[in-house]
Amino acid sequence: MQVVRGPQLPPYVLLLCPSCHLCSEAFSSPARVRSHACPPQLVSLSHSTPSARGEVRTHAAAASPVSGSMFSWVSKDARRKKEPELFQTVAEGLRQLYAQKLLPLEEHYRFHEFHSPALEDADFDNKPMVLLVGQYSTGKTTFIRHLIEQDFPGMRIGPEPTTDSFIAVMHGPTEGVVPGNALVVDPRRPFRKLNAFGNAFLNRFMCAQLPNPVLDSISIIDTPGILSGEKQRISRGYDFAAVLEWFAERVDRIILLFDAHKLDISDEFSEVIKALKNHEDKIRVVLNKADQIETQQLMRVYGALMWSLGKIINTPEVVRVYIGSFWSHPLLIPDNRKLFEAEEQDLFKDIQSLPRNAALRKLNDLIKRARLAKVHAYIISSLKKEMPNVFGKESKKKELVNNLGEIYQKIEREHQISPGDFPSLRKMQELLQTQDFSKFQALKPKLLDTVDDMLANDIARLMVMVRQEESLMPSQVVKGGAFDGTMNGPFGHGYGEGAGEGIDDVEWVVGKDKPTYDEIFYTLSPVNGKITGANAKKEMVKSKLPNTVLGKIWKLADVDRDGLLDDEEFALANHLIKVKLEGHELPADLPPHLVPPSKRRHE
Ligand SMILES: [Ca+2]
Repeated sequence: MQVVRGPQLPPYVLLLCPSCHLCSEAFSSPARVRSHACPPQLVSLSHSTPSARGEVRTHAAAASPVSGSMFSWVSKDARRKKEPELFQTVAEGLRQLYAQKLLPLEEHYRFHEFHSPALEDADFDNKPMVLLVGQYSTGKTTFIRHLIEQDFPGMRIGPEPTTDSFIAVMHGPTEGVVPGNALVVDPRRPFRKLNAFGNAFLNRFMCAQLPNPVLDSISIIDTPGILSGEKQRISRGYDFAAVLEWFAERVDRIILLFDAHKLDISDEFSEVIKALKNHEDKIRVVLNKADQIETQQLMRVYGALMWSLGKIINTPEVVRVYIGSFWSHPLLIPDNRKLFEAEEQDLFKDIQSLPRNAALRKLNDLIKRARLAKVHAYIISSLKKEMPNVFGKESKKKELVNNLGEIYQKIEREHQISPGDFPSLRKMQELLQTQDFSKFQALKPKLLDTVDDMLANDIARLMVMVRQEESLMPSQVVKGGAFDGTMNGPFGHGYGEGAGEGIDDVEWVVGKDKPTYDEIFYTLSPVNGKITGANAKKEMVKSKLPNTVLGKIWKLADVDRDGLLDDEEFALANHLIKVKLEGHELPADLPPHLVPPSKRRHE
């Protein structure tokens, strides 16, 4: 592929390929505009002339006009007329696709009464949401407090069961609480459809709003702590698992919290995790309070957690588990400090990625939804087909509900749908009991074709936009609170350890052990104050380090590159051997503080 230096583009220009206007493949970097081939499906989508359909076009882009005049040969309006579905943002594209292509299918087959209420504008526009789920006293609320580094209205923390509400912690100009009943009538909030869960739930739902910089880019949902036993579910007065599922469908990340100090997974918690099964890709696990137990015990708890998760989640080994103590208090047992710090940084990085990946998440969820809506349409239309016109409707309905499993299998075969795409049989049977089968609609292929077309073509185009939006977003979006906490400077990993030892000292750190190394040095027959490589090797191999490592040490220690080691260089070599033997990594280049004083440049 020929690489052509392109003109310097201003950084704000959306870098679209001037030939198909869609692919951004070759234009990801302003400095490098290359000749390339547009993917065939993109060319066929964007060029209405039949000759261009399906054909791969190669073109050099460097000569194309750029910046404001990039599309100068086609005015923006003209392009819109020709291609009415060219969206400005991914969110807008998803919203339009949903309304025009998927919603009609959902409505026709009463999808909303079975699976999930219709999506609204706020569902496409809202900030990334993180859902926290865990048993009582696993530190959910404390975790949120740790992230945003301030109390939020409505929070209650204690050793006794306290958080009994769903609290959406969101950004707002002033601090305050909005009760559930008010939240579900606010069109700007993505919670209107929670109305369906009734008053018992709405009285246990609120929004804590506050002007916190972390909440500028993400919202966090705290949930009631889960207790064991059937009793709890009844006393709640609403379907807890169903509410969690509602949230799971709309959030970007689900964090399951476990208490390392008290790992028991109640039946209800197991049920809840099972209810999240379609959203396993969003799940992350936090093994909290890990500083309260000894390392050996922690290993056992970790094993037990993975074993328990294995019984609940299909693929527990791919679920990332973060081990640590997620609050800003001193560690009870500091043995695993390094591990906890690294884990926290990883988790923060994961949360940082949410705003960047939000568009892709929404796209992904729309695909999931469309697949379910298709299967649902097949199920409902199959039931409709079996219903008699006049007599025996009730008995037939009963029979059909009982034989729903067979209907599933038939649809599976006829339409080549994987069994995993079907809604839970038991839940579907339950929901069908209350439905009037005679009002069901027969199969309408056009509705399904439209959805198929959306999945095959429109989504592919949006995907390109997703990548563009991602590339325009800074990598650290979430700011403030614990996200501004930094381990730079002396609190960075490994600072002042290993090869970094003595970094802040005026004295050469190797100097303190030099007398010991000197004693060895003078037994190695130095000539003119220097020993040969062969003699140094005899001593250095005693460390039992592999020759590749010793070779690297030799290279670092022979500072003046004369192929010999003087007493200082020999001491340095021994110091580096010690660094390596203590389990630290060797530096790629010799850091300034390790350079022997006589070889430092004084300016
Ligand atoms: Ca030397």
